[in-house]
Amino acid sequence: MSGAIFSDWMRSIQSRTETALANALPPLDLTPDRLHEAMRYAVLGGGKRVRPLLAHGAGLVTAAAPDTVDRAACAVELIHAYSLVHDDMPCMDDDSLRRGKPTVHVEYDDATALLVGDALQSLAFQLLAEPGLLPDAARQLKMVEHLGIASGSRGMAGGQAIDLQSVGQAISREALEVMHVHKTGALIRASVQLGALCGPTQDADTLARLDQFSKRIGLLFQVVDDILDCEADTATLGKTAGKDARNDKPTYVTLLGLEEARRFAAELEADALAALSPLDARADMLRALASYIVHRRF
Ligand code: GRG
Repeated sequence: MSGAIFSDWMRSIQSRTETALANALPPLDLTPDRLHEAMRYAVLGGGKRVRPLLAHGAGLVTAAAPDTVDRAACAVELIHAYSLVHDDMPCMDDDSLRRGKPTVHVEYDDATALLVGDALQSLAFQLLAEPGLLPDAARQLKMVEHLGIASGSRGMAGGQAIDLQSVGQAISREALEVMHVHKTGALIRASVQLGALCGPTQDADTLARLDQFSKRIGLLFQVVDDILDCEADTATLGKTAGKDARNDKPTYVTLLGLEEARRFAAELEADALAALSPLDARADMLRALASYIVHRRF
């Protein structure tokens, strides 16, 4: 498949996700209007929309209707946006910029940022719970279950707790992997699971292959994130390659070094593609997404 076909598809998914999110979020003139404005500020007009892209890519494999996948895509993106809002707060990473603009607690205030995250999380589950979203109610309920596990203490929130505990501490490669499998991997896995659940093709082998793919992609996303952060530090601050200055947090680059981290990323990409190898051309967007995740520049 040509790069142009993938780029067009990616743009079309990003665009339809923006529209779906804008429609799903409460309107600005609805009370409490300041909270609703802050929710829209947090979600709209930024981000790569990697999780919605994964949901739609998986939906292609299971022959899902794109309008249905939009719902799954919005749900995972809302959870992601909530996690960024809370992660940026002074009690967590204390960041003042996100997606090129002031973070929610800076633009509004801490209490509003807390409520924005809470409300985005609730909205995500509300979207999945709409009666009749899928013809099979049991399959629809599975989407809710997967997202609950992925975002809670057995997933993203648990990963954030492990991350906070590990700041300033020596950490093994295995422990780093456990942290990332929870913190970022679980929601990436859920993005693929939810997108796949939207379609009628539900054979066990296809679902298992998608799951294997998503687990490798989740880790790959984080390894590449660490490499990009290291390269940005080196370019802008003249830091030594292989160092990562983010809050003294352990990363794949600090643990493995830059070259080994790059080699690990290549290995994860190969594993992800191998999981999809028996699947037909309907998996091509997922294949191209793996490459996009490796070669992205931000
Ligand atoms: C606060 C419960 C709670 C969880 C926070 C996922 C997470 C846990 C925090 C995100 C912090 C962070 C910067 C993690 C590194 C990898 C990552 C998830 C980066 C941001 O995701 P992208 O690159 O962002 O998909 P965009 O802006 O493109 O959506």
